[in-house]
Amino acid sequence: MRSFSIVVAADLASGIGLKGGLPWRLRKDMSFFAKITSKVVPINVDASKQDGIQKVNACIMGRRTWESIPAKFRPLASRFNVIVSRDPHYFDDKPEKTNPMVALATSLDVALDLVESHQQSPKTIASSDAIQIDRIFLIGGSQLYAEGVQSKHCANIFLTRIQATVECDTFFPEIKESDYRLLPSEEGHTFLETFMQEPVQGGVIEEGAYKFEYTVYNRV
Ligand code: FOL
Repeated sequence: MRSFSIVVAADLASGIGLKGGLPWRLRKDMSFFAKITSKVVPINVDASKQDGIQKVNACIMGRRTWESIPAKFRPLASRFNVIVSRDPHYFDDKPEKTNPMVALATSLDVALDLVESHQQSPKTIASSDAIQIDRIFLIGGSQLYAEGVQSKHCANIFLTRIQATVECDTFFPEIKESDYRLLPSEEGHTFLETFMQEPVQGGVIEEGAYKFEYTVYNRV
C-alpha cells in the first residue's frame, strides 16, 4: 500500500472548522493548498505526461468537506476527487455521478484501495484519454483526519499553523510525538521545497489579522 499525506490548516488549539466551513479566509494558504495538492512531481524528466497518460494527484475528503468547498471550485480542478460517504447513493441525483474525475468510496480504506488501483494502472476518463494517480492527499475533515493520522500509511502532515485561537467547532486530532516528528522550522521548509520542487515562502507569513507558518510532521 502506498503512502499518503495530510494537508490541513489549524489554529493553536487545533481548530479547523466552524459551521461547515473554514473559520478564516487566508488567500495565501489556500493557494498553497491548491499548489501542493495539484502539483505532480514526477521522479523522472517530463513525466507529468508520459506515454500520453496524464498524471494527477488524488484528494480524498469526507462528504462534509466536499460540501464545504464552494460549488465553483468543485470538483477540485486537475485532481482526482474521492469523496467518502457511508451512503453509496450520495451522488445518484447529482451531476458528479458521471464526472470521471470524481469518485465515491464508502470508507477511507476503500478510497485508498481505489486510488492505488489507479496508481498501478491508469484510469480511462474518455475514449482516448487516461489518467494515472501520482500523489495521494487526505484533505479532511475532522472525522477522516482522526482516522488518517492513525494510519501507518500517513507519511507526512503538512499543517499550516495559524498563530491564533479562533472560534471553531471542529478540530484536528492530537498528533502524538511517538508517531510523528515536527520538523524544526528550517528543516520543514527545506522538506517542503524538495517535496514541491519549487520555492515556498518560509517563516511566519502575515495575511490580514493572521500570522501563520507552513509546518511539516513526518511519521517516525
Ligand atoms: N489545508 C490548508 N493548508 N488550508 C486549507 O484551507 C485547507 N482546507 C481544506 C483542507 N486542507 C486545507 C478543506 N477545505 C477549497 C475550499 C475549502 C477546502 C479546501 C479547498 C477550495 O476551494 N480550493 C480551491 C482553491 C480556490 C481558491 O484559489 O481560492 C482549489 O482549487 O484547491
